[in-house]
Amino acid sequence: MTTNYFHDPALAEMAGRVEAGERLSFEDGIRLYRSDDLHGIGRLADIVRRRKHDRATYFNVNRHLNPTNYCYADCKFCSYFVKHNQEGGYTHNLEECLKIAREAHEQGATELHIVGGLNTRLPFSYFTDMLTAIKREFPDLHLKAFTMVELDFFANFYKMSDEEVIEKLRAAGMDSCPGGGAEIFAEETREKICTHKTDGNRWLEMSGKVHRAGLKTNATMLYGHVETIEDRVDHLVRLREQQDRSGGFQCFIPLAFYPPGTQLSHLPGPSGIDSLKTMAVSRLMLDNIDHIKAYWVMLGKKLAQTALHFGANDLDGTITGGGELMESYLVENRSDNEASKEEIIELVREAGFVPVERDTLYRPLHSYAAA
Ligand code: V47
Repeated sequence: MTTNYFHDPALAEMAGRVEAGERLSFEDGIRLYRSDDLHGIGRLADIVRRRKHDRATYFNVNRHLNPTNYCYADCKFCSYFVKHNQEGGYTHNLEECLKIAREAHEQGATELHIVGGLNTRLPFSYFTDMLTAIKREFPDLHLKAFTMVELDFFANFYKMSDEEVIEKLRAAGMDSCPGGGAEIFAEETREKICTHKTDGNRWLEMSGKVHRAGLKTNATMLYGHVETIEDRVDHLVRLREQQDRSGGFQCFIPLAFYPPGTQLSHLPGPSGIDSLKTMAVSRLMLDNIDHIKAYWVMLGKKLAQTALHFGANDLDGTITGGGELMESYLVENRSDNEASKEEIIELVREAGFVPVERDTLYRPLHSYAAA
């Protein structure tokens, strides 16, 4: 490739290594972030994106189920949780959970994404009964359920080994796990935003155990709050190392911090440029995670569409009536709050890519023609 594409000589130097498929270092990640050559960064990420997926862009049809918003963790970035002595708390009973699953099924969803608060007033059987009942009625609905933080909480609170927790949930119907709760691994920063939460090493350890049990998981990074660029690149390197060890991450999702209603509401959140850079740096650093998701719910549709040119190859799902957790961080522009399948297909086509409807495990279900 001609180096003339790059204004920044650091990127021109990196281009050869990216084309040769060489692994980038921590310092490379910092250099990418510090560069103001946005086109150059995007171009590098696009080389890798096209090598892995060509023009395919994935989405699925899914629905969220957030069983309870009671949570003791008190994370500063979260506007969803309430404590047991506060108003506004809820816990869905089994019938309500089944109703949401039924609606999802009727709307053509192939996946139910289940996450909730760390509720100290529920028995473990609440969760296994919920999974069992949903699976009994909808055996084909993929249950992407519980973050590593929830699994860690279950093991501690119900006094079981990690393996026992994973096995019991799997037997009840858990098919894979979502990527939440990773936030930012760097210890000092994590301490500032989520003191009471599972620490980064434990999050990674639990992922390894789920992978070894044969289940896939996703991974996330919450950015745009009080973290540094070094914290972000450290997060990506630690995920890459865990993937080398256990290999079960199928998708990475950078989550743009949305401040309203949180204890960090005085912060501005990340800019659009920062989000595009983060997408590209994630694609370039995570050479062993196949899929990078531009989560349109948090980025907004327009930025998510642009992110497809910055390394992303997945837009997540259509949201047909969101769960309560997701609604707490939906971007302000209300027209961005829903997307039909047709709209997602059009967003992908307009950006110059080929829409592919997938299941949770990235098996193609239906491919649509390019524009
Ligand atoms: O862990 C919480 C984040 C995560 C805010 O695996 C916030 O496919 C921004 O992990 N602003 C949960 N982010 C959501 C999540 C997820 C979403 C979509 C797909 C998948 C997947 C996973 O949301 C939390 C936290 O990092 N979060 N509050 C906020 N105010």
